[in-house]
Amino acid sequence: PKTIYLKDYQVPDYLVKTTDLRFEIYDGETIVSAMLDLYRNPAATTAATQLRLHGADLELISISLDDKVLTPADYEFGEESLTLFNTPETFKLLTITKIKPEANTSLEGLYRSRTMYCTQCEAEGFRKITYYLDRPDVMSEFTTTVVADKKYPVLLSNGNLLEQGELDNNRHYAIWHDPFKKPAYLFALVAGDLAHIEDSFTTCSGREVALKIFVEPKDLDKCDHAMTSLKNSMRWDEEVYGREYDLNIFMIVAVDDFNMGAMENKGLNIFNTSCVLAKPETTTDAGFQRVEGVVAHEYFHNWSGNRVTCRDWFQLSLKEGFTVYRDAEFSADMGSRTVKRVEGVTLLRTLQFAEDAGPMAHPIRPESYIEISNFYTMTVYEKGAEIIRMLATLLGKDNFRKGTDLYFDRHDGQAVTTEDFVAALADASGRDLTQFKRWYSQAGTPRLEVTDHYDEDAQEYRLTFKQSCPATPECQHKLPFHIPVAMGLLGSAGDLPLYLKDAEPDFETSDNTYKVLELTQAEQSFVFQRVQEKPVPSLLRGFSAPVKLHYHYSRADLVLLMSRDSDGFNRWEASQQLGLAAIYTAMQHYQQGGDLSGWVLDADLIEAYRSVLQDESLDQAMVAYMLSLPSEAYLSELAEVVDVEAIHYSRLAVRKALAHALRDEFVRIYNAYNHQQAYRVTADAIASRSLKNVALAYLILLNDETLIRACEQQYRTSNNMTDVMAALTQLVNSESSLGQGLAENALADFYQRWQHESLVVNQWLMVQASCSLPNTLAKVKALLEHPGFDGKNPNKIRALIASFCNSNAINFHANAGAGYQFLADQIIQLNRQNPQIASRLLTPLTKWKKYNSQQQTLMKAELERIMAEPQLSKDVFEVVSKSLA
Ligand code: BAL
Ligand code: ZN
Repeated sequence: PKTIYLKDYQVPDYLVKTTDLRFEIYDGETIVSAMLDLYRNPAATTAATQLRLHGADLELISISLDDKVLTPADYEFGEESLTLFNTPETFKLLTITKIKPEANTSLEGLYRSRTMYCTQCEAEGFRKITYYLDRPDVMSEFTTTVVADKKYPVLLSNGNLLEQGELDNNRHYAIWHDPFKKPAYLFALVAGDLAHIEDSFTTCSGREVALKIFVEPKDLDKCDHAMTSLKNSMRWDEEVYGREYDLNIFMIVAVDDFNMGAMENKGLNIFNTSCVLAKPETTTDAGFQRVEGVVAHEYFHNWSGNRVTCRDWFQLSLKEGFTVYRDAEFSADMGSRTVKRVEGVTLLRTLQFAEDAGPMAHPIRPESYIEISNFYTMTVYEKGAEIIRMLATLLGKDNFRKGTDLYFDRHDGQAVTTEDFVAALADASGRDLTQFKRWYSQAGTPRLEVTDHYDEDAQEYRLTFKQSCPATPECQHKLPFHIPVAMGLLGSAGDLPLYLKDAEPDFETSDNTYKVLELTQAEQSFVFQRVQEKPVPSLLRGFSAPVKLHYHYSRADLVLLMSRDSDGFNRWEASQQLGLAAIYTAMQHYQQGGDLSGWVLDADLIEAYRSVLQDESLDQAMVAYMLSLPSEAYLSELAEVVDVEAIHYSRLAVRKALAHALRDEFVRIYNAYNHQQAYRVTADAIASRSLKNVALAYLILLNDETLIRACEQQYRTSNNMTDVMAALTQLVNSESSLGQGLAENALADFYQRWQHESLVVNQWLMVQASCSLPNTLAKVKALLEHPGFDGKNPNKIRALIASFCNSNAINFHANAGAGYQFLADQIIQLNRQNPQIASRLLTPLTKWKKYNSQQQTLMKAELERIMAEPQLSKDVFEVVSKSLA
């Protein structure tokens, strides 16, 4: 397969003024007529008189240029292309093609999901619908006619509805027109027997917008949360970014078979059911929050992505990083800012940092790719959002808003680059962002070494920062990054005032206990004056940059930060550092052959955690997060060589030690919050459930009959899925025979009760696949044959196979490579059926270099087995070949 390079970018030779599509949907096949009004691009760099259109898996029925039917001498088929010869300056091209949505298992282009037809075109799926210039810098005005049998009463496409009517043979049609020029990747079509809920939104200029959410009729009772989230998003984007919605209608359609979370097609967002449907009985709090976040994300794309789009796919983070940042800030405003930040950073530091340290590491603006679908990554999305967050921090609120206003005004209706985005911010703020742009081109997670010195006589405190960045596949030697380090200094009574030597007067912050230091050099010092006691530095407040910070905190320092820091994020971070140190002590003991049963923790550590539980000033959700130890995934990311067993058993031993020491507090908390109330999805209510369930998770480790029965009672009597799943998870993972027996009954009961709710069955699959007890692989294999599993549905594949391989290290890495073999078998099976999903499943195997030599050999052997498969998709080939390189 061919590698595509950013440096080879060329403007298109032709552009498409208007695109008129007609879809005749029949059982088994769909006929697509495409009338394109083409003209030579005045900016074209070549004088070519031929036009190369993209096309894949299409059957060409006819093709005419300005009413002249073309013959095979006039064109040539290539790999995913059709080249027309002797094309004039301007012309109309009519192609008629046949496609087979029912046979399309890749879920790109037009396909069938359960009872409906739907599309997914980003990034390069439109070429599976018709021959086209399927690249984001070709923007066209689309008119779409959908014709189908009346058994599909709902016919949708982008834009506003122009006309609909009846036809012969029980057929009908709808014509949609989208007045906004858009690239083909934002095209969408839906035909199905769908129900919908309807609402409206009045925009800031007083325009009325109809809002509709379409679902299968059985799901009509699960749309309200998405609708509320949509209206909140529309208001927020007006208030925070000055962005008003632009069509008369905004539609969301829920689809059960979907590779991604959702898709921002203009005026017609298509969603994975898992990101739109929610009701308390079937959906956990995390599920509710995900719906809110994804609805907002897709809506925000209407400006950051659709009105201003990407010139080419190397610029993907232009729209994704920015939009993730926007949705994260929205969620922070809707709930708790600190909680949202803790969740975001947790995701970044486990999954993105791991990606940045592995064979698929790439800058947020990659230089090359084989298959662009492989670059919808944690790096492009989550690290991309961190880059935008840093820009917002460096510019300050007002200048950042001026910058985004300028960006939207300057580039409305255009396909642009990340350079254009940064230029708008620089121009609006007057800041020089030249060095900052290295974040776009250099991969890897920078490391910050911080040392300090306190001069008591001079009352001066010096902080010295050294930055470095490990080599990544695209670059061995990195130049220093421009890194904002938000910070404060803590004295024994809390935050100290900051007097930075030689500093410019700081107009941005009136608070003189908080500063943003700007690192631009490999080594840099800052001196604070009038410091009356040796302070404890609170560094990287709010996680102001995506870096790995190293400073030698003592346990006493961390206890002080955990209890006194004015920055909520750093209070949590201190709790994580304490937890890490406790786990490392246990790991050392385990690795030296020691026994971890009856493991105890130092008294001062226990007291530190006890004081968190008793701290009334803390948000309960933060208490829950501060009591949750760093995950196995994070411990693995931090390790040089991952010792799977040592991590698992040491973390478990520390959790058990905490459970024993704080039993009374956990019981008090559990009882205090374990009362049946009407379910609410407010931040407070979510926080209470979260804390109660963290207490339960500790208590169940005590193997106490009364507590296990209390857990089972929670499973049986809760009125919401959050509490039901929390209890079921604890039972399934309980080491006691009582717990196991109750778990078996509960699992059977759960399936019996929820078998008709596909998304709930996914949770049932996930809880079993994630069980850390032995023999889980055998259970997962058995579940592949269960009627609740469907090997064609991405959500089911993620729930069962990906959960086992990504969230169950102790089992995935056990049994002499049986888990690796299982995963490779699944990938080989999916390679042709759904290359995108196959490729995504590969992630755990790509990390083979981080394991011991025996595991390395076994993992590598599976990668080589996949590599030897005939007809490897580009998606899988790219990830496997880069992993083996
Ligand atoms: N654009 C693909 C799905 C999303 O990021 O919104
Ligand atoms: Zn997005």
